[in-house]
Amino acid sequence: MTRDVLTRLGIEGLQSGACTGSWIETRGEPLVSYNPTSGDELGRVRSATIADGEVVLAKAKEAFAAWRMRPAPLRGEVIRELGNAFREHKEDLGALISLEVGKIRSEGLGEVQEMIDICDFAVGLSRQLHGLVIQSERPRHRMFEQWHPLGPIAVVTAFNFPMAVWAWNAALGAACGDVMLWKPSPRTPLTALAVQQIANRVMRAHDCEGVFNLVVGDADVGSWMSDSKDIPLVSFTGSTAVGRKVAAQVGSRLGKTILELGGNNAIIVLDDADLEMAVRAITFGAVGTAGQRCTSTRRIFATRGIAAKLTERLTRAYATIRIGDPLAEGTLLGPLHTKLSVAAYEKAVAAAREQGGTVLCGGKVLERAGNFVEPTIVKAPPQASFPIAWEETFAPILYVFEVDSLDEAIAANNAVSQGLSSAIFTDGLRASERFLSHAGSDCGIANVNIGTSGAEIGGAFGGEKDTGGGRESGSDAWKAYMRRQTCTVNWSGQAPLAQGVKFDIG
Ligand code: UN1
Repeated sequence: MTRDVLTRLGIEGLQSGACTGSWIETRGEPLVSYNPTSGDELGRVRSATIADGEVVLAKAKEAFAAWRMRPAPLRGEVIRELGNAFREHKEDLGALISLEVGKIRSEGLGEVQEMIDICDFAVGLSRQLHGLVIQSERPRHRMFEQWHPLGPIAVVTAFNFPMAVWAWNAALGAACGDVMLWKPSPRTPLTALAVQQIANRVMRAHDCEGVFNLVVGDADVGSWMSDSKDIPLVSFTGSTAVGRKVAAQVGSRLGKTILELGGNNAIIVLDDADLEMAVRAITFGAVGTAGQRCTSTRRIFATRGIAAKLTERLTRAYATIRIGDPLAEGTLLGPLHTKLSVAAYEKAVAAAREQGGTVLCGGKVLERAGNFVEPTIVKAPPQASFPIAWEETFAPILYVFEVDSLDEAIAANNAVSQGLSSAIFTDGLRASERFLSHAGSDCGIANVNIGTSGAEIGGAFGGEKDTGGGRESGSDAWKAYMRRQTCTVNWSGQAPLAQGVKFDIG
């Protein structure tokens, strides 16, 4: 099955890791991709060196000169075909995500759907890159703003959304007239190769090679991108620690960044919450993708009237979760991505115990091939004395805190350094509005009676504080992929100055 999926997606043998539409002979180290379910090797990719990256960038610059002048709705046509090609290959692409990342089938397919959705969004956007018309204070003057493409942009993605996050950036970037240099996680090169093969066919059919480019490489390649003056925007998804370095490097040359960094997302559950809805949302948020989304639910703040019922119901729900092969029918929890993730899980569970937490269920690594762990619920002491909950551990560990009030819950939600996603479960209008107010959640995403993960593409996606402040995907996130130009046209035959300034020359 695995071979068939790879073959149908055009992945065989030792692959090159750099492409501009045509594959480049790369000279870096070979990277091995492993299936986290079995530990078996899935494939090998020869990574790109910085010199290989330079070759790709030169081609991207050349492509940009033509692409930016193609009318945006015609760029949209190319994106429409890209989305259609993803539709055609949805099953295989989804299966490859399951094989390389370990997501369950439905979530693998969901990620491909997210790519398709953002392509559809970008097609519409290609006719809506609107600027404002502004009233001039001078007679017979017209003032307006317009948006121009930036150039080659770097899209650095993480292992956990190896296709969708690229698509958020690439579909929007392409609609905006930019060209992309994609550096995927070196741990998920095959998913990137499969997407690139599809993009290659679409680019060839539309004579626009060099718009979607791939550079599989290590941190040195990422650092080269951050330093390169020819790359006006670096869109980076990954850890807060690396994000800080990217921000400093790109900032020192006054380049632009979009940063999607760590999250540490909480759900507040009030006494009047619909318990069954809360349990479903919390379980999906904490266990879905094996707790490896940046939007995964990690903390629960439950008020005293519901906390015991909630933990009891959650523990029962956890007992029904089938762990195993992500492609098997009925599996809800696949493997963690690497052995390092398993070690981080063990460390966090041990720390939780040491710091006064009680493990209500789970807490163990499974003794079998692959990187499997049990979904874990920890009853936690107050957050202030429980430092492990302030960190993002990419694993299915949920900390449940009891609180006295909504105010205490909001303060605890906001106390951590990350600020990506948050949610409240309540049937009370005042409580939900308080949570959504200026004095409420400080996160980029705030939901009512919906969990923290699984956002739709139509909204802007991203978060505050240590999450980096970037926004991707829907709403007006496209503006980050363009430069704004304010224009004033004088058709008066006079030369008046603004602010009434006189400057008459003889
Ligand atoms: C991520 O984990 O980096 O909202 C992205 C979600 C997905 C995207 C997650 N749509 O959970």
